[in-house]
Amino acid sequence: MARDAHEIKTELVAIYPKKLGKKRAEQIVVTELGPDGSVPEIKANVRSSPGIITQRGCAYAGCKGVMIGPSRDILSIVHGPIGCSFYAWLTRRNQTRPPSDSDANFITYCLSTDMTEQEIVFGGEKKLKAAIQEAYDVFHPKAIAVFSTCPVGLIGDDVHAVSRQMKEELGINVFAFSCEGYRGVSQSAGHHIANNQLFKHVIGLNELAHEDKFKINLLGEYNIGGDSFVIEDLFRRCGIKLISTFSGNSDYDSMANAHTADLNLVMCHRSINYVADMMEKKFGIPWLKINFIGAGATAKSLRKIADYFDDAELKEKVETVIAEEMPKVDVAQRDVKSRCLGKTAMLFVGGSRAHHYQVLFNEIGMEVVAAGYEFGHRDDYEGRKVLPNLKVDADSKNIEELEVKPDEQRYNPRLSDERKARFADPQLEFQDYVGMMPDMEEGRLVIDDLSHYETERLIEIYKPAIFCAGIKEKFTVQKMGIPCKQLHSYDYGGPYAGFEGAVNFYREIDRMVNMKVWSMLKAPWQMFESPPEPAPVAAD
Ligand code: CFM
Repeated sequence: MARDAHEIKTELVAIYPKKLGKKRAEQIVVTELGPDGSVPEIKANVRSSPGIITQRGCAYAGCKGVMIGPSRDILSIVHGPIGCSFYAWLTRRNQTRPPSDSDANFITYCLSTDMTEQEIVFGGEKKLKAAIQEAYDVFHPKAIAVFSTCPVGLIGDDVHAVSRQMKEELGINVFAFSCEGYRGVSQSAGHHIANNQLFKHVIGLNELAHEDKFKINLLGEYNIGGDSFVIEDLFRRCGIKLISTFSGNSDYDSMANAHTADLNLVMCHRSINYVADMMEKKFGIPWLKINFIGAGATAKSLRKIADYFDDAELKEKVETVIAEEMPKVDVAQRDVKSRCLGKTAMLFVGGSRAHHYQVLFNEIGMEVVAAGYEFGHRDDYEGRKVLPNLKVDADSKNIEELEVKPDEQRYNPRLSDERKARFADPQLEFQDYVGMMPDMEEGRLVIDDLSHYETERLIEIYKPAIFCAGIKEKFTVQKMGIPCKQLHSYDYGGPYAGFEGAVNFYREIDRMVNMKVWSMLKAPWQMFESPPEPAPVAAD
């Protein structure tokens, strides 16, 4: 590796004005494991500094686009100016597969109240009401979700009152989200707002009972590039009943039925840990952190589920599936590793993938030299053990913390004390997430809310074989001669989850890091010894 990470950190922050440099120094840390297993503290989930060019999104993006958007039959109406809808329309590759052609699928639609100056001055509630009525008349959905954009909060439209009224009038579920873009420091605020409303207005409304023995929910998996399809297939082959997914390839009825499951699996901790905790408190459903990104991680996660249910038949089925899948994975891994071993990668994504995807790189012998989240919290970096010490700042105070009590009729602790004791196995890690840093090698850079300047300097210093980020960074990085893999949308690829997805990912990374085209790239000014004469400009 090029240089000592501490030295690089010093260089990165030196260019900033003093106050900003001090702040960035707390948001950039070098990984090291203390004798007690502790990792360094990082500053996270704080406001981005003006001018650094953050890659973050807004609360509305996190609520509407991330959490509710992938659910195919909740009809989403955006209350706001048309741009908020248009620029959030089909920008995330969450796929869905309705059971038949006659089942509802609203994902491709873009519904907005098209707020204009008229509503900003005189209020938009009437227009919202009319929009809900019109949408109902056209689509007859089971549920309508209303999303607030920034001006709604500023002018004070009561989206919740309008939704309550329309719920009564139409006789379907109508609920709203106060997810104005400015509600928090990033899209993470929108996740929390969406979690709260799903918990209040959806979960627990469908009492359909299932006879199946192993009933689970998959929380925090959004079916980007078809990931959920792969995971669903694994569950089916293992005989595990998936009640609902929040929210990849999901529908309203299954989400309303989620409280009938016996275990919650948490894939993306950042976006959905709130629902997991609240369901445990209200219904007694324990949650386990799992990860289906990476073949090793997938096998481990399936075994965790089998351990939880502690059933010989399930354990056998899980082992059969792993044994069927691993030979193909091993062949691909060996082949790709022979060309990728020792190459380096950098991962700067969202609030969970910068951790999960490290597994895939390690499986083909690549080293992650720097990683970070755009909007992760300290627990996503350092583990949930830091939660009791986190101070709630003014920005987070904005978001309601629901007070949740056990449901009088439906609380059913799935684990007896005797069974709990048997789960002393730390591998099961109930209600826990260890975070990104303990899984990284020492001396690596971990950077929260990476700035544009830092992106360019890191590439110049490390010259990684690949940089993983999103569309906002992609072409800047590639113009520097480094391939950029989008880990939000997967570019046009995927699925990358499960065993099948791992093989797809190995092959994709092999293709990208070993493609000769990158070494042939030159900027226009590098192609000539002296720049060519500018073409004469024709006179009018
Ligand atoms: Fe969770 Fe996500 Fe992510 Fe996320 Fe996202 Fe995403 Fe992401 Mo883009 S829910 S935190 S808000 S895993 S859209 S599917 S890829 S930033 S790392």
